[in-house]
Amino acid sequence: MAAQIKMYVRPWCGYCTAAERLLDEKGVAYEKIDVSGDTEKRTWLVEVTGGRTTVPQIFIDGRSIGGYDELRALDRRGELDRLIWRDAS
Ligand SMILES: N[C@@H](CCC(=O)N[C@@H](CS)C(=O)NCC(=O)O)C(=O)O
Repeated sequence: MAAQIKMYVRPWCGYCTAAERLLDEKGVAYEKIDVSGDTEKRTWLVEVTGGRTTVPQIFIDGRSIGGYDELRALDRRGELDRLIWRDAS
């Protein structure tokens, strides 16, 4: 069963597109939430990510993992598949 993935994005964001591409390559579903113009949600996002102000901000099963660089680093360390496919060994 796949993890629940939420990605907070804004339009015209290259890092967001890169993160989407990586997740699309994995074949996993994710929810994309556009936070442009939503000051309240952006303030909340900065709080729950420990001060991160950039997009994308990605959450896997409710845990903040950071942006595209962190997503890619997880993948390169071989940890992303285990996180997104919970029952993968
Ligand atoms: N290291 C970050 C960089 C993300 C980044 O720089 N995103 C840009 C948009 S593509 C951003 O949010 N810039 C700051 C801003 O627009 O307020 C990542 O990999 O996600």
